[in-house]
Amino acid sequence: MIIKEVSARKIKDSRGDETIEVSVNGSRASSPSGKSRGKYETPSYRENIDWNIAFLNSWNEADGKKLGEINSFYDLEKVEEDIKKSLKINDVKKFGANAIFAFESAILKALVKEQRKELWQIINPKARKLPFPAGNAVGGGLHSSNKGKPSFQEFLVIPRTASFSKNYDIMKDFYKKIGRKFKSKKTNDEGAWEVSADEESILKEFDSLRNELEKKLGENIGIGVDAATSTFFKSNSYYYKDKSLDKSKQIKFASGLIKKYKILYFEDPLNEDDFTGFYNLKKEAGGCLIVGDDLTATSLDRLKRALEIDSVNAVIVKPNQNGSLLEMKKIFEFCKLKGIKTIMSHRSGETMDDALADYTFGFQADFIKCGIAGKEREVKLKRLGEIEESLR
Ligand code: 2PG
Ligand code: MG
Repeated sequence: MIIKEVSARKIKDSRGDETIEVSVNGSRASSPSGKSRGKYETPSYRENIDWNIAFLNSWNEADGKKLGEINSFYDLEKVEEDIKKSLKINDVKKFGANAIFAFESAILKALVKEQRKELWQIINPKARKLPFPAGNAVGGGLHSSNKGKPSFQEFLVIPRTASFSKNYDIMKDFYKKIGRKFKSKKTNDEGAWEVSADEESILKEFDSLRNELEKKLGENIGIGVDAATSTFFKSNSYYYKDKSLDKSKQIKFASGLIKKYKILYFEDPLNEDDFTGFYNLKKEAGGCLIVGDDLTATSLDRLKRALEIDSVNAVIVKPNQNGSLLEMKKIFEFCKLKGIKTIMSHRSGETMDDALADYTFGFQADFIKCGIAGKEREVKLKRLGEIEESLR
């Protein structure tokens, strides 16, 4: 395939903020955008969104011919080299993560059309294992706006039956029931229920609903949290509504919750600079997944640093936190080699693009975190259901 036509424009994400959409030979892809952004994330754009749009719109057929044929995933290397050369940069991420991700994703979608394949097949035609969905049912932190909200950002339900579609159904059922328990009428920017309750009372309800459903269904259902602690960490303390905790008390608080409520998954329990805090908690946390998000920021270098001192046993991968699909592939391979679980993740500001589902499956991520409710989340979950169906 020769890249003949490239165009880029601004679209609105689910929060109404601007993000980038790129089309390549008529196939479109877009990037989401985050709110609880880690300080180590790759910047979204080179100077600003307009700069990247102007750059991509100046691409012409001659540029495409100069690149030559793009026939496989690995040919993205040609595109990255070309961008680096034309901007005189040593790392393609300096182009901006949102811009490079949408561009690469649109190239792969154009290839899918030409080769009459599925997007995931371009990444890995041998993929077979569906991820477990980790769905945000109750929200707090930066994503919620109500007064009595918890400081933790997400309370997750993680059904673990052998079928993705069944897991999705359980997740929806759990979501409906937990909303009723809290008599919540309002959802936040990720479609999670807004509640006025603290961390412990929410986890108590999650634990009891999980036990009830596990008994009824005879299936295993995990619960998890994304504490997103960097958003409430200031001058060496974690500030909750009713208390402030120093580092060692925060570790004690988190490990106490893990034990008491049998938590399977704990994301960003310490702030984004605290590699040793993660390590200390992980030692006390039994088999719980201690997940890096803002800590690792979808950067291979930061992930390697985390593993040098055994800080995490699971890691979030957000395509637009890095941008380069080639580096993302390396992250997945590295994690597999080291026995680290991977969670492909949406952003709080999402678009209707469902490619995240194909990347999750193609890279064989262990989990996908992309919400439960709201059309931008549902398209991705439904797409994974379709992929599962197509394998039967
Ligand atoms: C997170 C994400 C997605 P945001 O912290 O895991 O839920 O939030 O996209 O706002 O960074
Ligand atoms: Mg997070």
